[in-house]
Amino acid sequence: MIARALVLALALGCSGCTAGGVFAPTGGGASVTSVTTIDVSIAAFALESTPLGDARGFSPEVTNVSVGSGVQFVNVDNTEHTATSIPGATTFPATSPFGVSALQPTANVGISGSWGAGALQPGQMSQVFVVNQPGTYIYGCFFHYSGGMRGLIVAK
Ligand SMILES: [Cu+2]
Repeated sequence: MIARALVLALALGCSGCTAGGVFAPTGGGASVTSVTTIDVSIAAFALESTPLGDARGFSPEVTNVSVGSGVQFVNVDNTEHTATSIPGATTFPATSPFGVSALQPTANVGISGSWGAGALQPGQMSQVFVVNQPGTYIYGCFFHYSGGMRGLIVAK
């Protein structure tokens, strides 16, 4: 029955669908096949090594996803954070690359471009970002970049 509902949802595009179906981001973004959630907390997620160096504050630090799927951040901390792209970066910049525009969520949700969740309050979920091209995408937190709060999304 659940499988049948899912097939129906797929056929209809399932606008407004929640967990288990096809996800249509609010605001008219492209539908995605599935959504991977990245938890955000500088308190909970300690420094880990990644292929580009140490990073903290996101779980997972390295998120492997498929083109056509989506990524969504959820703040599970008790303080605000952002998840903001560093477009074109191939390594973690030594100092914070972010300006105050990082505090506003972007209209662009394609992960190969310039994107950001804005300032996510405790308990808040971001918009769904669409994994539109293969690649390795670097992002970080406006507030805590210098403390190592950064991560990678690897899309294939
Ligand atoms: Cu932060």
